[in-house]
Amino acid sequence: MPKDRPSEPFIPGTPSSEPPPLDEPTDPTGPLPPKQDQQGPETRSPTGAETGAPPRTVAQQGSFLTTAHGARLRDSDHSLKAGARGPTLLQDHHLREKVSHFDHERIPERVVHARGAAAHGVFVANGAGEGICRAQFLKKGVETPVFVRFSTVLGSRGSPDLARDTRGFATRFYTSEGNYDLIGNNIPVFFIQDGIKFPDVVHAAKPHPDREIPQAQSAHDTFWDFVSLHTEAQAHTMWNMSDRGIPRAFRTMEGFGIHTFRLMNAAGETSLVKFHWKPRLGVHSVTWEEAQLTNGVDPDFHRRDLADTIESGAYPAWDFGVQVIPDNDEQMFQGIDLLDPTKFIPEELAPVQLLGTMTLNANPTNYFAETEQVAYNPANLVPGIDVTNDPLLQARLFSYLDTQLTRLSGPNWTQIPINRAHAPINDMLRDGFHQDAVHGGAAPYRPNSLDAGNPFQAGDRDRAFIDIPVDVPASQKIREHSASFDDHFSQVALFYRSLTAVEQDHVVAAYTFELSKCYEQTIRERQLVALANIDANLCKRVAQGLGLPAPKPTEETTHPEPSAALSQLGRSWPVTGRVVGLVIGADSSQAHVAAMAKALQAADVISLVVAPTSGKYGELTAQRTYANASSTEYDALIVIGATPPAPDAIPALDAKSGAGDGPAAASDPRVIKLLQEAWRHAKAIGSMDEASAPADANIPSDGVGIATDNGKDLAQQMLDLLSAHRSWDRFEPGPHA
Ligand code: HDE
Repeated sequence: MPKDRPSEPFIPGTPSSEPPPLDEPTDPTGPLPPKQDQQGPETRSPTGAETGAPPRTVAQQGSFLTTAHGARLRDSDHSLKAGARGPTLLQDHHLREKVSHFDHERIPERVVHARGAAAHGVFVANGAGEGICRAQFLKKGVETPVFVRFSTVLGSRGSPDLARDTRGFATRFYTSEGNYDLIGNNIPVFFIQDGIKFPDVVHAAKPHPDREIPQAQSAHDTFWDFVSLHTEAQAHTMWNMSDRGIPRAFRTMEGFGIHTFRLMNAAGETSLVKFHWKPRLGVHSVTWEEAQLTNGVDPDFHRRDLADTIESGAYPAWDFGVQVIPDNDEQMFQGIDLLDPTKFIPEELAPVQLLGTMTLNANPTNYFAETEQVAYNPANLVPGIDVTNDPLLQARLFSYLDTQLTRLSGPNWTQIPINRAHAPINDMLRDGFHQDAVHGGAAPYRPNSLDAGNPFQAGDRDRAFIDIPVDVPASQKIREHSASFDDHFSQVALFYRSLTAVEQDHVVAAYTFELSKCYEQTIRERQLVALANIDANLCKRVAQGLGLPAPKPTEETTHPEPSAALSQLGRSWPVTGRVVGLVIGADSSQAHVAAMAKALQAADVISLVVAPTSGKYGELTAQRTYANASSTEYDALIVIGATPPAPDAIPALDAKSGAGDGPAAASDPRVIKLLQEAWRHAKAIGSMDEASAPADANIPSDGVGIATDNGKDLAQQMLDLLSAHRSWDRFEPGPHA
């Protein structure tokens, strides 16, 4: 938890660096400092020089309101008029500047990955990469600033965080050799094998063009029409239908570079690699019902979690790793085509070797300046890292640079503060909209003698970027793909069979839900054929759910060994930054509540007191009320003492959502609803001081994942349950035979 925060227990979400006074302030004091969890981009010049200026110098200056040109303003609440009742004068330069600037506040959102949240951090290399890659940032002990943006793919900028979707995981390393961008996803395979299909898959997945619905989701006809016809998309679709499509948090997601990249070490030797990010907290997802509820009650759930945990000092961390494959002319590994981005390499065949750790330790100071304007580019490579001929990656090398020209209005987006490199820039690119650099010299061309030949081309010893030489076999100019890209189903079956029974149940439910949302039955039938090619039981169960016959497979699928590493379950992980609701009644023991909050905080768990109303309960402050609390906010609940109906409870209304049964109920119906949802979502539930709410909610006291204070340390029991993520054993798995 942050060191200089006195508040016990610490509750994240503070809106400002100082608490506001009740009355409107009257004394000019100058801008407040950023909140202590915030950081801006390093203050570099547009050409990468250190300025030494504190980051605050790029934010607003002075205590007085000014025009954009620095003239102090006397009044910004009234336009300049001919008399108090108008008309408004065209002469009012302040009105025109203020409104005109406002008129142009928006820029085009990203065509994909529009919805995102980001954080600053640091990557520290452990040196294990030195043998395979000459990049400086992989040398032992080197600390490199990073800026990471997580995103959904389909939704527009204001869409909810918990759509079933792929998540972007884009990392910029500000290395001493220039920016290195690793722009990956939380899923190791992609929809398409060739970048020329990207507009097709995105047009199919985006809302229908006539009504522009549905927003941020794949449960509609055009998506399933495309993926059922273009079956190379089945691999990625299966991952989306799994729990990976609805992560608990960005900090509980794996990240993957997807494509194979080529590395070169100091001796000039090359290897082929797949990049991985391994979350320290393990991979963890929400349930589908939780996702749907969350999208209503807190559409900002993921971005709030990222900001809150950083503010709390529970910094999210990932280990960075590579699967290393010896470079080979075929660019194949154990029958897997390394240039096919719809395939992954099971970790059992090539273990992930860890090269360092990334910790996200500061929130951006300004969303627009940083998170919105950051412009990643897979072509941002550093010496020692190069691309391969993966046709998807090749197209990306064009697209990202191209898209910024429109999104960020012109070619100088590399000079926006968050995009500035931390390495000297001497690029001979000149002029254009928003040119921030004041270039000197007379000769922006080479060769020249007027600028003494500057800038010079760098040689190997000057750490020049290397286009790693690779043989290109004699070939024909042709629009085709390699036959080794043809198998669209075997690895999908491998993924499905690697999941535990409960995870498979979720996949069945997800396909059934999504396809049931399609209007056209033919599309459902066509997708069932694809499922028949993947797994007969999966196909049968989804067909049953749709009320359709299960078709026969049309293709022979091979059966690779399942990979245990693909399942999310069965291990235990740190509980850092998880959230527990302490549900109390007006007469609950304050000492017990405070002691529980303290014990949880000692384990870096955030606890929120859920009380009948807002306000103080002795020394305790209620952070949530029965009326505004939603079960989706908590990883676990602990009920402390009696929680009788609060004065604002309306049992008859709450009963409609499955809560208590009338005015005589011993527990508030909203508490019952919280508990029943937590039960259904396989969350840990604790009770102490003879709390009757769990029993009132029909939750068995000896149920799986239920803890009481009967002679045992309840806090420790709860922490143990949280470390397993969820209590799935609570439920019988579906029919898997
Ligand atoms: Fe992207 N992608 N992409 N993509 N992508 C963009 O770039 C594109 C692909 C990914 O937080 C856009 O700056 C094409 C694979 C992430 O700012 C755009 C193709 C993977 C982000 C674009 C792909 C990704 C983007 C939109 C097929 C995972 C968000 C705005 C050839 C390895 C980055 C922008 C951020 C963003 C194009 C395929 C991940 C339009 C043409 C594969 C995480 O340029």
